[in-house]
This record gives sequence, C-alpha cells and structure tokens, in this order.
Amino acid sequence: MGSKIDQDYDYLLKIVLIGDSGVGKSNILSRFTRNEFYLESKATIGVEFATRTLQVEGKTIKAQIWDTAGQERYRAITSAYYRGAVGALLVYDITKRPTFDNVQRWLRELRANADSNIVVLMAGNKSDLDHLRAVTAEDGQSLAEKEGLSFLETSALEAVNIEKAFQTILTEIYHIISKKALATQDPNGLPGKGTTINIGDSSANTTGCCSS
Ligand SMILES: Nc1nc2c(ncn2[C@@H]2O[C@H](COP(=O)(O)OP(=O)(O)O)[C@@H](O)[C@H]2O)c(=O)[nH]1
Ligand SMILES: [Mg+2]
Repeated sequence: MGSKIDQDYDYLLKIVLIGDSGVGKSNILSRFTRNEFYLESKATIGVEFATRTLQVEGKTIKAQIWDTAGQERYRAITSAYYRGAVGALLVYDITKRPTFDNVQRWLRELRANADSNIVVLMAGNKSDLDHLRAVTAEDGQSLAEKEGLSFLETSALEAVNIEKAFQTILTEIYHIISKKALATQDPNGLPGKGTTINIGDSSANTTGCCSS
C-alpha cells in the first residue's frame, strides 16, 4: 500500500521544526536543504516544507522537513503540522533565555499534538554568538537529559552541527523503524522501498506505513 516501486529513496520521513520565533528555524532549514543563510529573514516568507535525501546506515532517506510560516508567534500551529511527523527539531536561541525557558512549553505542545514516539532533538542555535550567550551548554545538556532528548548546539550561520543534527535524528528514527520491523516478525522485514514511515503506536498496521 505505502510502497511504491521505483522510488529514489527507501524511506520518506517527516520532521517538524518547532521553537520560538526568531531562533533560526527557517535558516536551519535553508542551510540544510540549500546551503543558504539569510541575515534578515521574514517570518512570513516560508516554504511549507523542504526536502533533502541522504544516506543513513546504507539506506536512502528522504527527509521532508516542515517549517512554520510564523504561526509560532501567535501560538497557532495547527495539529496538521504535526500529523505524521516522526521527528522534531526543537530549537532555542542560546542568546535568548526566554526561548530556552519555553522549551518545556514546546514539549507539552508536542505531547498534545504529535505521536508519542516522536524523536526529538533539542538544538541550541546561534552558537557563533558565544559572546552574547545567555544559556550555557551545560544547562542545555541537563534539560535534554531530564527530558530524554538528544542535544546539540548549532549555528545555521556558520554551518556548525546542522548536518549532524539531522543525521542524529534520522539515525535515531531509523533505529526505531528497524526495531519495529523486526518486532512484526514479517518475513519481508523492513517495509518496502519508498515507504512513508509513521512510527505511531496507535496504528494497527505494524509496519506503520502508509500516508496519502
Ligand atoms: N548569528 C546567527 N544568527 C542566526 C542564526 N540562525 C538564524 N539567525 C538569524 O536569526 C534571525 C531569525 O532567523 P529565522 O531563521 O528567521 O528564525 P525563525 O523565526 O525561527 O524561523 C535572522 O535574522 C537570522 O539571520 C545563527 O546560527 N547565528
Ligand atoms: Mg521561520
């Protein structure tokens, strides 16, 4: 059903970008998918999502990364944004303490709207602005440990840890998928080539495949 022949990828994975306005979500996306950075980016200009295909443990993964169009400013992200997402990059700005304090609020939002198995990586962005730092790396690390999240400090400006952030989250998701496929005891093992993955635990379909 979800498997299509002749796809140029093994898995299509939806990742959502969340976090307060101005933390650098759109630039993380443009850095990762187009290797571009914008000193002045307008909240209203945003693509719905951008994709990039990469290799994870020998599999071709097409990451479909969703960005907000500034709705986070009004706390008006709809549940459709989270639907089908298997990963989230939760971003704060290391120079703005309130954006870090709001991480808990974003986690609540995720728990209310996203799949309970969603893989979350917390990114302390703008690490190039160390002289303006308001959140220590230790504070980031200990919150991540407390909440069971992966953690990295990133710089979209200097292209630091952007690749690593997506590689980390996609690898973690892939590990969950492969375990799930094993647990199904399906002789075919992993879902077919070109499968859209949903790690939802509510799905009766044990391979968790199929989106429209
Ligand atoms: N110094 C620095 N500025 C950044 C970085 N990432 C984003 N910015 C700037 O922060 C502002 C907000 O970025 P944007 O991507 O629009 O944030 P969003 O609202 O979360 O999507 C823009 O002026 C960016 O140029 C970074 O890694 N370092
Ligand atoms: Mg944005």
